[in-house]
Amino acid sequence: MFLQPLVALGLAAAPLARADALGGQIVVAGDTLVSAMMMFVGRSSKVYILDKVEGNANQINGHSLYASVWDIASRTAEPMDVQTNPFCAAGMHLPNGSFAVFGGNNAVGPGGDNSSPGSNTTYDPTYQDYGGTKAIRVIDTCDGDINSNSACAWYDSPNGLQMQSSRWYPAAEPFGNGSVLIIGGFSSGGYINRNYPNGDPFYSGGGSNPTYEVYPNNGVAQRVMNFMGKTSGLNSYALTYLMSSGKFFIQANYSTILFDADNNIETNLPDMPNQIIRVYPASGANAMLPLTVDKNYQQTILFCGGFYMQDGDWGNFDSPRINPWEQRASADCQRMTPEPSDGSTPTYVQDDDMPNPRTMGQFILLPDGKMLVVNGGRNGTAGYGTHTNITAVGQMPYGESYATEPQLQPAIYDPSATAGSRWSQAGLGTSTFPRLYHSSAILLPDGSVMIAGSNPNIDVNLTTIYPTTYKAEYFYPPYFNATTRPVPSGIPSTISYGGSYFDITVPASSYSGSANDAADNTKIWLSRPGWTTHAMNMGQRMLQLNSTYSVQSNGTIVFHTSQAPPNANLFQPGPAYIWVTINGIPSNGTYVVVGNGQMGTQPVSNAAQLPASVRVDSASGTASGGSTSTGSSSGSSATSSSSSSSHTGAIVGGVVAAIAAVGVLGAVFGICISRRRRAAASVSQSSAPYGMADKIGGPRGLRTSDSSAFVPLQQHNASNEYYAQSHPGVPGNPYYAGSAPGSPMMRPAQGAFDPYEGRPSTSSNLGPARYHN
Ligand SMILES: [Cu+2]
Repeated sequence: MFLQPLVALGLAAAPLARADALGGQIVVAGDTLVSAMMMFVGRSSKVYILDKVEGNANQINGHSLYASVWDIASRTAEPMDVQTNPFCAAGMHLPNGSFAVFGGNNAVGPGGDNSSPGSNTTYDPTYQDYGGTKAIRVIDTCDGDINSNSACAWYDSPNGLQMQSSRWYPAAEPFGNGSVLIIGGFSSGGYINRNYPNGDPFYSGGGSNPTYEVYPNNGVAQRVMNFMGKTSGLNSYALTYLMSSGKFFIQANYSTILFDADNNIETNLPDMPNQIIRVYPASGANAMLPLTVDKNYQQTILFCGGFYMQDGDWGNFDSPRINPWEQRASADCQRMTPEPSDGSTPTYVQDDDMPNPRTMGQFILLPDGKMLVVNGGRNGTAGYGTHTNITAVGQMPYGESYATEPQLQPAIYDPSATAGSRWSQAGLGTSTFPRLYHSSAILLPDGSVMIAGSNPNIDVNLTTIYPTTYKAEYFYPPYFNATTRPVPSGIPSTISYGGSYFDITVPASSYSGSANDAADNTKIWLSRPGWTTHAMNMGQRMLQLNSTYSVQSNGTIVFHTSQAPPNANLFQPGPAYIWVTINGIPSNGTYVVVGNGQMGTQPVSNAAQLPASVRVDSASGTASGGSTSTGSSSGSSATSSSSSSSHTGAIVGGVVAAIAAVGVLGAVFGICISRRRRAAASVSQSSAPYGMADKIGGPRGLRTSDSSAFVPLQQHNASNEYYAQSHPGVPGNPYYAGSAPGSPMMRPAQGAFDPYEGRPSTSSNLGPARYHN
């Protein structure tokens, strides 16, 4: 336990644990009115919720409710009206902060189909819903009183804005210009989107959609994707991430590609090891790791859990050929860096197993740089039905659920920890409610996580073993044990790609202990919670903004903070939150819009160089008892024993991370730099170097960023234009924009719906009043 001698260096006594400490707890928050199959945070105070059309006893305008808006502070929901059935849609933010929702299911009535009198796929008279398979719904999110302001209503019209074809369970991911790539999906429903034997892998007799298209419609016809045929049956909600080059990393079935959407060119990457399925309905947790300065914003995708079965056992549209609930899900985790900056061949890398097997777990990127996995079950898969191929109607042991053994306790993954020690469940509570199929979770602007939904049932069922669930909970990550959290000021409302830095001021009351140490152990994060459904948070992404600091003698710390790196593919334009995280304790998130708020190529400029850091040895914080340090342990008893020492722990962690990243040599250099900086107790701006990289061989050797896990971050890492200029046209260079302007998919929208210019003229009078013609 080599931490112990360093822990002893702590300056202040360990505070007593707070009797009311929230860290790790999951508390019941309230009733969402609809079952939260889909959720996203709009601006600062609201969560927007969508459900499938079903026999919800709550009504609006004479029909069953299937949308609501949740007020985060008051923990209450209000009904909202939507016209078309968004059942298993995709969703994505837009550059101006709006959100769009793509596709869904046909109109349905009782029983989830069209068997009631007068019902058809375009309209059901009982539930009064319209078909939503091609629908595009848009909402300009609002704070304040939603229902008294028509500008805050959903745009959703059964014969209004539409995709080119029907998509149920499509994938969505933005380009760097804010347009949204929409991929695949079912054309009509079922367990998986294929027949078996699979004689028509692309179209499955009309049940699956192998094409992709772009929103807003730019006049380019949808195109067939070869990957959809190759992965037939296990490719709905394909796991899709935009890479720095402008290509999309896509994983489905057990195949993996890089996809040039402009030119419809696929580059094969290795198969998923052991053929573990991560897409729906295996539904493994997946996320892009937080993009950090010390990793030069290298993009790595993490997959955890899911389900393995023989290909034939996945069955077909009707049902699986086995009983999924009788088999364990996977605990396996794999990482992939699709575009390695060193030009090496991408490969899957075995990661630490989760503490437990989990299907339908989902990752939430927390503002301390760690990753929560929450929800799901130990056995089975997503999806539901009245039967399987080997279990008859009426014999299903868990109602209509294909999964069981809910995993009520979350787990936290630390991407910067050494292999073998990345997972922890220490100190984490349990959910009151099973969160199986059609559950959801999303990060809130106070750093807590809203958990809601679960409904593995065809229609509303409040009495079955895994019922339709309306109760939401809040999970409080371990940093909620802190008695004080940073209160930054000066965060701008918009963030550009490159350009002038800005200053964020943190008062001495925001932290305790040495100001220099607090400044050294601060990260400034830009994060996007995403749009959640089906154990995914579409669009979720987190990026560290480069920063240096000036400590003032009164303990105030001013962080000189870079804009986003000058490549919109790293963090697409749109809504996000900025967090100042000191010693692992984040501030609240401040809402910002990244980019110029417009669809189209984003303005990019060189990143301004940051001033050198200024230290003041005598300065310290005034928060009581080392309170800003308690949460850095993520509930680990090893380091929570002394809160005041956690900056030391963080330094050790940084050293460990540096060893992991660049090997012992890098760590030794890092220590040398650290000592040198500490020796220079008070560095004047004029004498300080702009970048340590110059001193140690420059970016081609050991990059500054490799040792910056605990060294004040300098602009002379790759967010400097220097790197781009010295690595022109290198796809692995995150400042290389690979998508040529003017290529087909990137053409601007042509007279189609433009969310910033107006509304479609084809909107019927069935939508909210503001869209009536
Ligand atoms: Cu679904």
